[in-house]
Amino acid sequence: MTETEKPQREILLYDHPLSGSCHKVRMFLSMIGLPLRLEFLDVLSRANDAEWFARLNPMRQIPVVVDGDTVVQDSQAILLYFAMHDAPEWIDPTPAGMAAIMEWLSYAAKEVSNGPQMARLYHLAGEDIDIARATAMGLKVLAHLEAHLSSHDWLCLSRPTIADLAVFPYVALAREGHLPLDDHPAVLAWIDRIVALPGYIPMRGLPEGVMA
Ligand SMILES: N[C@@H](CCC(=O)N[C@@H](CS)C(=O)NCC(=O)O)C(=O)O
Repeated sequence: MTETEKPQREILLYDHPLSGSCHKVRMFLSMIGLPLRLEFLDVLSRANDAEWFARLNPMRQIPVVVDGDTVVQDSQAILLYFAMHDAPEWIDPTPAGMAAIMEWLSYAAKEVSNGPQMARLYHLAGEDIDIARATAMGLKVLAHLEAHLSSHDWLCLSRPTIADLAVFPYVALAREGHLPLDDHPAVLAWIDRIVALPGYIPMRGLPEGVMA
């Protein structure tokens, strides 16, 4: 089979336009130049409760990606999958470098999710969330990032990695969770650096980006 006869790779993302978790995937695939077909799944109307979707992801959450025979769920896992498969410059070949990236992927899955993500979900969708707890964690995340980014351009390894993309959306959307993002200049400067990366794409609530 020649190059031109090869079937076109089709990557499918079960997606919601307001989901910051899905945005990590939309943004990364745009940055590494991979085409993505979006399949809208209305999680706000609980379309994710459907049995067909539970067979794809027993956690019944988006994002889920289908790449040929491979199904990957969870935004952090998806970033890692495409970095290993297509764009290793976004991860690191050394154990210490990968550990540094993983520290931030875990931070995205716990602190950022319990803080800015949950605060935004409360104010956006009125979900049953302990808003005092989410706000406290959100403030802690912003303070921690502000301290770290005051002396670092990127979260780790002195260059953009999937760590930055995993943490970015819900931090940059913090205003929608009524968190004081504008009081954190080092975080705002890091957001600007991500927005300036080639292939950056916005979503509702995020900066439009730099025109080419
Ligand atoms: N671990 C997941 C969490 C993703 C997540 O919170 N997904 C939300 C949309 S942003 C969802 O599917 N919510 C529906 C539900 O949990 O029932 C990830 O980072 O991918």
